[in-house]
Amino acid sequence: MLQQQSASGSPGPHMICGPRRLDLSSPRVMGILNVTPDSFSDGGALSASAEKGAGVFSVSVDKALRRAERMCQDGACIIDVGGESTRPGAAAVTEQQELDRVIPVIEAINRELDVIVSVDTSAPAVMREAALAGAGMVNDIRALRREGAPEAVAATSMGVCLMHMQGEPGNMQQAPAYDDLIAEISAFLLQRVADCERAGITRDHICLDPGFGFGKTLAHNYRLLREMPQFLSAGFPLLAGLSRKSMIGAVVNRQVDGRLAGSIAAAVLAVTQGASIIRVHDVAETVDALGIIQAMQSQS
Ligand code: 7PJ
Repeated sequence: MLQQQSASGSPGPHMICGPRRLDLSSPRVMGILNVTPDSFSDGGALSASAEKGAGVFSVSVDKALRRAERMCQDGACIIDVGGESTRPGAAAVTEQQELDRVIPVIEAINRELDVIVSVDTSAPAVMREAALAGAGMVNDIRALRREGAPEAVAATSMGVCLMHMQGEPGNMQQAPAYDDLIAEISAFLLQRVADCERAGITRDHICLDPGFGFGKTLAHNYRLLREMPQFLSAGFPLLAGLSRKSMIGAVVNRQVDGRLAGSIAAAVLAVTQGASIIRVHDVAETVDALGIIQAMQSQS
């Protein structure tokens, strides 16, 4: 099939992620790879050994790499590597801890797999090191609000996901409140875009995310999903992260490991509502589900 060309002759919807161009003419899946101490079933060998530089460390890097490889085989186009837990009440990590956790994993994935690596961080130093290790994208839940973050990204050719969050992970769910949910989130995101452009990041490197679950009530979250098309008018690709979140759990009344069907439904809806990138834990199932949307749209 011919690649659709826009009037200017530039290629169709896409995002620049370092040396790679992420084609967004159909929805893409970003697989979540947490490298926090509590994220591996072996009870945190990664962090315990990272500080000591012990041999166990490489075992965990290998484990992370195998998980990334599986997600690629399952159809993920981006692997999102994160070393800071954003759960309310999670312990703060130092920059050094974050570097120790994510850099070896990013290097390994970049060496072994043909995929865009995203680094889930708010720390400018981690962004810079991640770029050197081969990351093509920064996924920042704080939307590059830390001092020096826009400049750190601008100094590389990495793409960036700017996400909305009201408050900080420690307090964001205490009393989320908005006068006008959509207008406030839009204004925030456009302000962040302006800051990024001032620092030298070009528009084709940016995607936006309304930040499901980040300083939002259940009603806010579902309203965001319903009104997501409004964010498209800014002209940026949209990323949505709904996988296993409490907005799913509240509806299906299940713990995290029982939220797959609800998460798939949410992913399908998000794409129907205009999202181009879906951030998920369950890559294979989500890719299958999104394939059905594609089939409906493309079969004559
Ligand atoms: C998101 C994220 C999200 C982006 C997390 C979780 C919480 N990054 N990081 N969007 N959520 N861009 O996965 O449940 O929704 S951490």
